[in-house]
Amino acid sequence: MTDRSNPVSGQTRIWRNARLATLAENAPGLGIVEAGAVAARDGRIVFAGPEADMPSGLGDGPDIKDCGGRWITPGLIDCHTHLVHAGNRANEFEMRLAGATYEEVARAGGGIVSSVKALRAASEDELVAQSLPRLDTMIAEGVTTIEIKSGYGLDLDNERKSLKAARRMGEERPVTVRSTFLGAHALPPEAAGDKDAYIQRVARDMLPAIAAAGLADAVDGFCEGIAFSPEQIATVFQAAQNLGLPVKLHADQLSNLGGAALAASFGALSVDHLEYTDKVGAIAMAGAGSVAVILPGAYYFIRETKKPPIDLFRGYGVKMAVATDCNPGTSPLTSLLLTMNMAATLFGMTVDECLAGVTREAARALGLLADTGTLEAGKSADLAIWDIESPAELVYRIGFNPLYRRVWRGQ
Ligand code: DI6
Ligand code: FE
Repeated sequence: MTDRSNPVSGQTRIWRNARLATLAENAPGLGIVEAGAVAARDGRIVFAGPEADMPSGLGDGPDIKDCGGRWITPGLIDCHTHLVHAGNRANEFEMRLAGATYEEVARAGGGIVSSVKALRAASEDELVAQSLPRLDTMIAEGVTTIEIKSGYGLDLDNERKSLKAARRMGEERPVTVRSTFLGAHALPPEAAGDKDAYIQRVARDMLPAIAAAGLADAVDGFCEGIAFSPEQIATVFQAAQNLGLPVKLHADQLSNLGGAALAASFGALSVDHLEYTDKVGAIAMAGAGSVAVILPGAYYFIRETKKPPIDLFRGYGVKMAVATDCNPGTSPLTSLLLTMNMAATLFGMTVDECLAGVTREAARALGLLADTGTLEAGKSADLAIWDIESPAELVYRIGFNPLYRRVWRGQ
């Protein structure tokens, strides 16, 4: 699906006769432009707007594609995934179908720890090989940027292996990868129940080594009864801050421990899950400008009944992104299109909120808004071209992929 024809350096590429959903921040709604065109040079957008307004002389002999009236959106961005993992947990899925809860499975030694065993047993090459088909599925739906977390290694060597595999995904495929260190995801078996000692290792040993190797763009944690307390997460975040790394947090997924407010106090790029977030958390996030990352796949898959407080986020002006949370335990989901449908159907998010959630707001949640997420001059030419009559179709269909072409950095 990726249009791999390679423009000559300096040559302008134009996609004309298109309808645009620019998602530009200062435009109303989706920033729709009828009879639009996008021009790019050297991988950056140089023009996006009405074709009639396109400046002439955008380069000698530009390479022009007629889009036949199709829609162009920004390339999709999945801002929360655990895409790099080994094996699967279909057996636990069956246990849960027989009545066990996610927490019961975790406490019985399954859950995240079973994925830790599988990841430790896999080589970096095996991890890449197992994860690429998942990435390819996402790319086939127009994804041009993806965030990938570690968190199934839980010791320095295996977290490093996982983050290297994540980086390699972006070398093997035409996609932008942001990697996130999630050492504080779960307690590894060898920690023998001592969460504080493990957190010290994460903050004092693992994180500085990962940062020194340049393997992480951000630091994440799991703040939950079955994972780590706000105090323990704060220890990790303090270390991240000292190293100049931005933070984000899995918070309020199964209970409210005050994780959203804690993350906001560290200026988190995003706070993710948020089913149990209350007004205090929403106000703190609004104040910090932290994006709420809504993950309907996990809500659906563990048959959660508490919905994230979308109205509170709207009311306090908290920006909302939507992501797959692709992971083997609670969200074995590799479709951002289906994820948007879930966010709309399960949580009542609007079409505009869903589409902004997988483009502009997802870019914001990754700290990449200056570079991608909207169709605006100066940004990376990351586009998705769709065979649809209206943008709502992208949210409405279930299990249908109308992608016509995907463009990543102008190619
Ligand atoms: N919350 C989740 O939904 C995933 N991680 C997290 O912190 C679950 C990961 C897993 O069960 O493997
Ligand atoms: Fe997650």
